[in-house]
Amino acid sequence: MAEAEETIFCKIIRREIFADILYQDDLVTAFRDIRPKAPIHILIVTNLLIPTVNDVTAASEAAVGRFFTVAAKIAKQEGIDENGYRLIINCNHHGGQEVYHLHMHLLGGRPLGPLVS
Ligand code: DGP
Repeated sequence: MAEAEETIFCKIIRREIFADILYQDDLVTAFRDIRPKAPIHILIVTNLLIPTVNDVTAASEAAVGRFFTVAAKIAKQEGIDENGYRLIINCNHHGGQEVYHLHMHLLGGRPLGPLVS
């Protein structure tokens, strides 16, 4: 993987710019999305800059696995675990990826309907 370009999420992780951070550990950081698409919309991002799912390797499996334990923990905290929620990872242009820093969307707080219309 070529040297990846610094992203806005790198600055959030280092707390150089503000975000409503809900959780941070050695592998991932979770914060509220600035343009929420649902009453609860949280991003869980890898602390190390991995641009897309295409760049995931065995070395990043721990961080990617952590996405799910943190999603479940936050869903419970936010009170949406029982009704349910949606987890999305966008990859590249056709996937609708805007920020090239691996992240998972956690969306909930209302019925989300079918994934693709
Ligand atoms: P994606 O399309 O999967 O790359 O989603 C990127 C998301 O990141 C999008 O829902 C908006 C969010 N976002 C972009 N810039 C910022 C920011 O500066 N702060 C926060 N909290 N969210 C951001």
